[in-house]
Amino acid sequence: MVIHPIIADPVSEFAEEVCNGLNKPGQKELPSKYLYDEVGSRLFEVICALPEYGLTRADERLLRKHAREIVERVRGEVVVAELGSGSGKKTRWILEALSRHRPTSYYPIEISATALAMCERELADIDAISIVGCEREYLDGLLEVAARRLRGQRLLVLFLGSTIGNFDRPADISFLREMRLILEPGDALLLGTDLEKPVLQLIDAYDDPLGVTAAFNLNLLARINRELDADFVLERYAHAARFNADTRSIEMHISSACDQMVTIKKAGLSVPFQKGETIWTETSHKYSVEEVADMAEHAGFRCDAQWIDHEWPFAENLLIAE
Ligand code: AVI
Repeated sequence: MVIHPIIADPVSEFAEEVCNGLNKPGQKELPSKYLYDEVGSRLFEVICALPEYGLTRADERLLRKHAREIVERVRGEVVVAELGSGSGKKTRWILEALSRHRPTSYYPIEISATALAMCERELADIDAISIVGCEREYLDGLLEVAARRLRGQRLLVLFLGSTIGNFDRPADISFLREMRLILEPGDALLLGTDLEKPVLQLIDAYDDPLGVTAAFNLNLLARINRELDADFVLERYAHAARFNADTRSIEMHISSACDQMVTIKKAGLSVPFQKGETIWTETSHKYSVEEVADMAEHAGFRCDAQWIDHEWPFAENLLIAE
């Protein structure tokens, strides 16, 4: 019988996942969610402003341009839930368009209390919107919002910024399916997806000349040093961004510059690294427009409309639960 320990605190959960990832036979891995501690979240905000990384600006352009049309497609009284609201900046366009016609409740769902507070401050001036922050994991938070809605209210879920692309394939479809199970027919999901583009453009976006993405990636090792009492010497590692043509994804790796040994005290672990060996830290899938519609259908949604940015290929997809 396999006995799984009950994980009581976030440090031991982090230690356990680091231990599993670095002990993996073959390719070493670390979960990308750990890139976002306070330093990582701030670095990510800077990435979003880099000229080479057009994703966030494309997402925002589409929402600014089409917010009205998007909300008009979702009829009746609407409750908005956003998975991973971040600062809430992009959401403003949708909430302003909605609040022109009807009072609306907005539930940002975030595991970071700091991000929730930022988002509440950013959007507090929009009249006719009541904001209730929900400090939970995505699906737990969504379950809670769904349970609170009143009869006849529709849910509009926002999952922006192509965060869906950071799930492994086919975990993205499973996630959409789980989300669909929480929703009722007629509820809507606005899903942002980054689209395929030339490989060199992608490499520049994920390995920018200023080195912000490199710092974002290497901060994961620094975080392990800080929180798990490890002795990674950061100068002996390098950031690498690779395009995987089979999966049509950009992968971020951390590559070891020499043969070396690392000790992570709070994980009770010593790990050898060979020169050139990498830790895989993130996948960012690039979709085709048809693929998104297909994926939606497999998860129990109908693709109602898609808006595409041609400056930086990106799609906003309005999916309706069937
Ligand atoms: C959050 N996510 C959609 C970003 C992406 O593009 O996959 C994370 C990121 N990683 C490096 N740069 C940006």
